[in-house]
Amino acid sequence: MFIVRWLLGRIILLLNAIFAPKKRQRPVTEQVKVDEQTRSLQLYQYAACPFCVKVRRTMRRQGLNINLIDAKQTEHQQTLVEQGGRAMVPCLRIEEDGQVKWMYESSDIINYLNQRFA
Ligand SMILES: N[C@@H](CCC(=O)N[C@@H](CS)C(=O)NCC(=O)O)C(=O)O
Repeated sequence: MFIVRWLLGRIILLLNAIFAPKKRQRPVTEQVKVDEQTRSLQLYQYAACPFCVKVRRTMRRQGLNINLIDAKQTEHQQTLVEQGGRAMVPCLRIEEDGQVKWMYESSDIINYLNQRFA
């Protein structure tokens, strides 16, 4: 079972690399502003999780440099569970006005990013 999951993961990563969406290009000054905004975001994720790949593809389409956190690492997994409430990825950590929100569900994250940065 582990081998099958591992293989599927590699296939997903390969297809994602082959069919990578075009990265959005902005004028430098505009990208600097967007980078400032995305500094308050972190994506807890697994490299080969199909739902995480979906979110990362949206990030690329929107030209968003969001910090990726490997939730397989024990310390990050612990933070995700303790503060986010669930051991599920993808999860977007959003820091706004001193408040932290943990957004689960890839489709919610994608909608949020598309609405905020489109
Ligand atoms: N409906 C969720 C599904 C996410 C999901 O199933 N993620 C898997 C990884 S691919 C997960 O975190 N499973 C729990 C675990 O591995 O501990 C979404 O669209 O984000």
